[in-house]
Amino acid sequence: MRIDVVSLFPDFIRQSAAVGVVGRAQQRELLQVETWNPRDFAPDRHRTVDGRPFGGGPGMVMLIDPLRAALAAVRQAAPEPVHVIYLSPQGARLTQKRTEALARLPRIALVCGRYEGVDERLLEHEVDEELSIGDYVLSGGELAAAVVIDAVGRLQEGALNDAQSAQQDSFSDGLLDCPHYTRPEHHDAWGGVPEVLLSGDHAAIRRWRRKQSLGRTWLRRPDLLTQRALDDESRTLLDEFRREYARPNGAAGNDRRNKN
Ligand code: 9WO
Repeated sequence: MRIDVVSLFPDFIRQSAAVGVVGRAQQRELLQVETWNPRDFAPDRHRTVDGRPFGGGPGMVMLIDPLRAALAAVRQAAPEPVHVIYLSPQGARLTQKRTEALARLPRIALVCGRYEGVDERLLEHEVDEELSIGDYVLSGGELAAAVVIDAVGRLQEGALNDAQSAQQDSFSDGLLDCPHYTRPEHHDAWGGVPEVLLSGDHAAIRRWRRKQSLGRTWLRRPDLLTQRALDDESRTLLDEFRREYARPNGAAGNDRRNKN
């Protein structure tokens, strides 16, 4: 997959996509990230990319033509059609489901606004989709673009190692992750880890993790549970979790109660 990013801060985009799983995906040529600076497409001596807003008011708005020329170069740079995305708080919320669909496209382009945003006519004529990563205002679209690149890049076939891919399965069914523990088995200040994880009973461990995932989702993000039907095993496990949560007793169910 190829991702082209139009941004006044191309170094930030390149550096954020150079690390970790996504950096490795680029090295393995599973993902190609290219940047385009609208300033390089400004025709004037001062390389102007912004103008004062019609109607007055504070701040500046990104000019149509440098962005339009940058997007023309993006479209010409490879033969596949490009799905063009503008990152802004006015967009539809990015979800894992949307991320999975984007990850299947051969090409996307991410347009990063600065200042007060871009001329609306650019959005009407060049942008296919407006996406938000959450209900807060940033100082530009670059951090949001980095989020999209990370979320989409790690889904490219071969980007994750086996452990990460297996983990992905239990994640992409719409539940929150279960708690994780590592050594020491008994911490001097904070005590031990749930007994079942030391039992070697893999079926019991799998059930415990699934139950924790369901329970935490019920406690912290009940909206995620009402969106999906649970199978028989899941409903049983969640019922168990609820009972133990309502009447905590001993080691079962109430460990780490304040955190869960
Ligand atoms: C500023 C602003 C102030 C008050 C009420 C609403 C507002 N919206 C904006 C705004 O969109 N500012 C911009 C800064 C213009 C375009 C790029 N910027 C941006 C993108 N800020 N935050 C994002 C963003 C993108 C994706 N997901 C979350 C936030």
